[in-house]
Amino acid sequence: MFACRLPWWRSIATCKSWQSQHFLPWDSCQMLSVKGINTTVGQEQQVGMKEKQVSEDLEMHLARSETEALFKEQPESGNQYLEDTLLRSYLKTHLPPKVLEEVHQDLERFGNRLVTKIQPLSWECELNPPVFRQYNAWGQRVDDIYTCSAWRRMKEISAEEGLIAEAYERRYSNWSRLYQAVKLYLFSSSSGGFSCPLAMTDGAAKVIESLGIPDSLKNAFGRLTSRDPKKFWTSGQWMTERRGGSDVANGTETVARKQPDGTYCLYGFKWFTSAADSDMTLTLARIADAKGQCTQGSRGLSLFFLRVWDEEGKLNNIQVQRLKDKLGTRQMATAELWLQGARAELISAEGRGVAAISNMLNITRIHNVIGAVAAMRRMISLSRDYARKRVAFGKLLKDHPLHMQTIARMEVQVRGAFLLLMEIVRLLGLAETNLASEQEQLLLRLLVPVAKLYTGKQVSAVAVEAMESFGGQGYMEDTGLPVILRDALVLSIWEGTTNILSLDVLRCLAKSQGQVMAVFLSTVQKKLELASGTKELSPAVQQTREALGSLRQFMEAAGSEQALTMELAARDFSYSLARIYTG
Ligand code: UCC
Repeated sequence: MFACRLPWWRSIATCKSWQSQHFLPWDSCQMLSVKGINTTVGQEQQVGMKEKQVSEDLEMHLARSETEALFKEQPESGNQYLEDTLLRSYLKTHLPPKVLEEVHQDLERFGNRLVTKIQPLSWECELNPPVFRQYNAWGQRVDDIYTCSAWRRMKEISAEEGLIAEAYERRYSNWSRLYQAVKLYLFSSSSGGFSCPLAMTDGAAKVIESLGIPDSLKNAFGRLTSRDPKKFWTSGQWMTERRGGSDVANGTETVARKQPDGTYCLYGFKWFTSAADSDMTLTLARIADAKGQCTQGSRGLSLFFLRVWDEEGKLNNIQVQRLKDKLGTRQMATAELWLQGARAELISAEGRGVAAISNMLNITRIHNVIGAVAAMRRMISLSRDYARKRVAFGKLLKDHPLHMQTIARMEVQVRGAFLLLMEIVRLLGLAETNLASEQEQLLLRLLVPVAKLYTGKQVSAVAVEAMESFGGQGYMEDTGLPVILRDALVLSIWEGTTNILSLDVLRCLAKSQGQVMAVFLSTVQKKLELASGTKELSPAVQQTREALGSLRQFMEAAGSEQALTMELAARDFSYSLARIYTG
């Protein structure tokens, strides 16, 4: 009897599993394990061999089935647009019906394309990071950066989907920016890191547009905002030099020498250039006077446009020193570059480089928020799916209250962050179509650094928590989950660290002489009044009121304090703004 050869629980488990794999009727399986088999002596040997064979088969299936049972629990993401109920309800509540109808169709189609075609490319990008070859076989300097075909395909897809174009065509007026942000949000976690060059591309388009699209930049603007993959360009944003990336005013050593034709040649070392395979870039440099002297500090910085390659594909007097060895965003080539007379065009007023590039920074910071919210959403939706499939302690994870409480807390985080993001892109859309009031413009200026610094931190905490919800599996490279975490960790660092952005919050408070805060407080007050009519919201309303009261008290006290007190409080103050607005 087979039942004697295997412990009963194993034999039953084996039969069930074997049955499901091989469509063996349950009865016959039971027969083998439960009923005895009457044999003659001659038959016994034969039966013994058969027994051994079947036993081995069963053992083998047992071993396999244990692995397969785990594979069956693989978390999956479906159409990320259709599954995102908050996103869909936000769009339904805010978009005009005609816009909603068109946008809904496109997003549903895009959601399908993401899951079927784009996600696999994303994984390919992760597995095939860029490779740098400095010299060819004959000792000639070539400085080639090889990117994989999936990465290049991402560029084509970005153009086809209008991931930049949508915001500048403005076919849905003030809603175009929000619609673009939603597409980027859906794309982000499946983009294989391509959302980084897109952020800088968007930022460059924004700078050029804000300069009134001068004739010399028409071609570049047309390419950055093109839907034609053959024409589409991406842009870099070269700001960081050897002395560091935060204190740009004192860290920039690059010198620009004027040429007889009115262009400039740039000389310097750009220490951290993301997406070094981009077609063009915006960068800062100090213009040297006739004696070769430069103005130091922020007032000495001007903004330049340059093409990375010429028409023949030769680098524009640029040498690639090496690629960076990063913790995450490994799909993307980040390089150290020597500018050795790179031809460039001055595009800002002399000495107004930082102010001019801040248009770019504000856009890339919004992209950073998009990336953070998207990463949180992806981790949580996978975690939720897993909870519906994974059994532990005799029941599905979703039936364990503590597990669900943990997921619910993460869900609250991502929902708040998502709504903050939507608020920012809604305001940006109004500003870009001249529909924003002065108050709305001030609020936008304040909320961008607040949202960037807050979500940049939130995402690491949420991603780690979500990873834990998969147990040890979450820590395994080939689940793809560690990639999301690694890539998310940069979001609090690049585009302004948490402290730098907290100081930016103080900067806009000081520059507006407190007006940004007045707008913030009155906007929150209005929202609270609206919400207080809904009974279910009363605990949230109460908590937000209390937080607002504390903030007011703090501000009154700070009014009489020294600037140092404000600097020390900047971070907590900015966090409070984020929490209150999200509340
Ligand atoms: O490049 C990088 C990586 C690229 C990857 C991007 C992908 C991200 C997408 C993710 C998708 C998943 S990382 C490098 C990034 N670097 C930074 O973010 C710089 C960080 N440092 C700062 O932000 C500093 O605060 C600086 C550089 C802005 C400080 O410069 P200054 O010159 O010391 O500051 P000032 O003197 O206060 O500002 C000069 C002018 C002022 O205007 P005026 O002169 O009219 O009073 C400021 O008000 O610039 C104005 N300004 C701004 N205006 C400064 N910041 C802003 C702003 N954010 N918005 C508007």
